[in-house]
Amino acid sequence: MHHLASDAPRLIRHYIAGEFVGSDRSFVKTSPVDGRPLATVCEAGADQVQDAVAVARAALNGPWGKLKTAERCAMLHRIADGIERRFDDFVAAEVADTGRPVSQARTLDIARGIANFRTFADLARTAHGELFQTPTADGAGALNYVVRKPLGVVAVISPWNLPLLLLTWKVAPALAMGNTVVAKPSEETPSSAALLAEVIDEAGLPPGVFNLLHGFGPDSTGEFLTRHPDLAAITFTGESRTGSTIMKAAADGVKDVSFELGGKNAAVVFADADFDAALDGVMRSTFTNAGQVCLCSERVYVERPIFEKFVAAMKARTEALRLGYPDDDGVAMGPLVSQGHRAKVLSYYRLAVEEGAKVVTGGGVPHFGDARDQGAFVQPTIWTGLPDHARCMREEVFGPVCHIAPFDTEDEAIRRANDSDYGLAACVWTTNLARAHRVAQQFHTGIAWVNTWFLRDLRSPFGGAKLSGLGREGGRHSLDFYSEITNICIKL
Ligand code: NAD
Ligand code: 6OD
Repeated sequence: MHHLASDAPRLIRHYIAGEFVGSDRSFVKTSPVDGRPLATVCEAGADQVQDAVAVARAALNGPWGKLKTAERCAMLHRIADGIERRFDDFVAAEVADTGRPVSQARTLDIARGIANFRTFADLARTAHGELFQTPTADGAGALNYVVRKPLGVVAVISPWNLPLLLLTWKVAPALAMGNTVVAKPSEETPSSAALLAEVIDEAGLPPGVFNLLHGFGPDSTGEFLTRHPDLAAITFTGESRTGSTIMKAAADGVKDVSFELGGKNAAVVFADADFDAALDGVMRSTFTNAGQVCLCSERVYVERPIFEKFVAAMKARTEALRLGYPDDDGVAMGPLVSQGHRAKVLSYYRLAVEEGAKVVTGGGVPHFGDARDQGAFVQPTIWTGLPDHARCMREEVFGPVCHIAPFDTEDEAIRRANDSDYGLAACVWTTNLARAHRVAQQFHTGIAWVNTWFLRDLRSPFGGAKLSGLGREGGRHSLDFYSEITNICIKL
């Protein structure tokens, strides 16, 4: 028996003004592993969005607004301590909602939730401002320096693929800089966010500083929230199309926006690469989280002399990936997040064949002969033979799949890697140092990795070019986005 969450469906409520509250409307969240109901989730209507924004606004002028930065940051560390204390509950919540391997939830998702709070607490506490001595005609000079103030109420809208990681990546710096927050996690993954509200409650944040609303996007909680006139900023991670819709909603009030959007990322493997390291790296960058990471490599370009060997090795490694229950020994991949997302991924599996792909491995649905057949599993898949203009080469699939193509020259590899409407991340695998710099600097992406993938330093800028996003978060970029910067000029 695989028990990772209670068998009794729970009621997941909102957190508004320091209280857990329900709604008239609700929906059922089911398990992507076997389809069983997991929880009834309340759906916030326009009136509850109104309440949450109003209390968040009022909280700016309450005790929260009077705290010193160091006191706020101590509260953020208390939130991190709270997640650590309930680590296993968070792991169970994330695993139940997503079906991902327990090992991933432990080492990536929940560990990063803690790190996000600690990192931004420390960065905000130690942040220093700019100061310029400015010459003036009378010779006395002037002093320009910068102070940061909270923006106001920040709306945080997050996706389902790395639920706690991506929610806290925005909530932590927003709170660290003294804002108040109304957050809406994805309807697919309400559970870890609900636990976060409990932890924040226990950490003693004043009521109204952090508010959590559950619900859908269009014609529901997400849209009501992003259209609210009293927000100071909207920070969003999700699909590029949704980002565009939210940007239109934000335009009327000229709200600040920060967007982390989709990707169609390339990995370029040169013949001089450490073959085994590149193979390990591309396996990880293709199949981590069943390909449901915005940074995953869906387009792999391999230099021709090693192309056949690389494809054969990827095929063997992919066929050895163990699909299964989250707590199975050695499980490498769980299901996709939902039946709806599986239908989308499978539609690309069919389209690839229509577009002329050779299916090297996978391309369908695994058969288990047990309850998992009611889940949202798909086979990990490799394609070759698609032209660069194929839709499967240009649109984000967001599943466990990559296309592998040969290339002949460095210039060709760079050109084809950059031939995308997206520009989130790219990887280059090579042992030639000069080439590593040359290629990485020419990628039209917000992030370029050399001989690695998804290696993060939370102080470094993170975000995408082109359709992949707007702005950068991470380190001082987050501190800048989540604060109103005033320049003070003093004539001496
Ligand atoms: P999504 O855009 O469907 O939903 C994201 C969130 O937005 C959810 O909470 C959803 O309810 C809400 N939403 C949807 N429509 C809305 C609307 N009209 N108004 C307000 N809110 C709305 O994305 P998803 O399917 O949850 O996530 C997968 C996508 O996210 C992929 O495209 C992936 O590449 C992208 N992503 C990007 C990054 C990054 O850092 N660049 C990180 C993770 C995921
Ligand atoms: O590591 C991060 O900070 C981050 N924002 C990762 C995004 C992953 C996308 O799925």
